[in-house]
Amino acid sequence: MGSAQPNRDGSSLAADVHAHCALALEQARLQRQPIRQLTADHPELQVADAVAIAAAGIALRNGGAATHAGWKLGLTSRAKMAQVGVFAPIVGRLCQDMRVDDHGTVQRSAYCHPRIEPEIAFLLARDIDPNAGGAEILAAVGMVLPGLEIIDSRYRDFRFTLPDVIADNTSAAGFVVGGPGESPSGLRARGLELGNLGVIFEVDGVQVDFASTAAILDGPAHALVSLVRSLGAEGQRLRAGDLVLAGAPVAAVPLAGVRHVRVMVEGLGEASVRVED
Ligand code: OOG
Ligand code: MG
Repeated sequence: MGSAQPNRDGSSLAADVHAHCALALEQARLQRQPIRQLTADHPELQVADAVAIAAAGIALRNGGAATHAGWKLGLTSRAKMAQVGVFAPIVGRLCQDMRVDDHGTVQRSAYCHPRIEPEIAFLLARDIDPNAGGAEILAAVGMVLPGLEIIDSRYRDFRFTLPDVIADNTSAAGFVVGGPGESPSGLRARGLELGNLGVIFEVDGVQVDFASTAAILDGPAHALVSLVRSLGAEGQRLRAGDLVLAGAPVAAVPLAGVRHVRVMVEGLGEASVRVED
């Protein structure tokens, strides 16, 4: 055990190996050529290595020009965990260049093998202290919004282990924020519960899945609290203006052959995109 984690932070690989892995993933993304899992070449790769590789990847992204848009949680529902065979929530970063307009168009050829999934998004009105209580954290949310996420593994066959997917920035590739949305207090005033809103996922006009937001880590608010804590453990915090995706409540759908995708969330409205080859 000790020999697999020689570094004090729990990582086992050197910084130059992290940089090399980050570059391989960035090239895979830019060339739309999925690669072998990093853990196939580095079986000793730990979650701490993966976090360092993901951070190095963001620093490299688009030649260092990527700007922060927020954070995403992944694998926060049983349906998502079962789909990819990884059974732990993960955290990734959202960049401004990943944004796709609501009612906009997604170009499938811009990705390796993209999938799409419904999301609940939080837009933060205030910075959040890593030790803030649950009520305080929810009070920092300006708006809760319906969203879609485009995920695209940079690994072959969309297959990965937990450290692989963390190193690959949790397959983050694109996000859509719809509307009109609602504030947490507005939801309460309307007698709606953030932790139990109906989510309808529609592909080419056909409802392919339905869930309650209760499927997300005991509710999206709980997911947000767990993000605040895990970022806090890494010396990071959520800030005003950050967008946060809570993680899909249902399995993702491959974009191949799809023309239109829509999510409708009870009390929040809807988000949609067209898909082109
Ligand atoms: C990992 C990303 C998971 C979610 O909402 O669960 C995710 C993947 O499925 O490739 O974004
Ligand atoms: Mg997601």
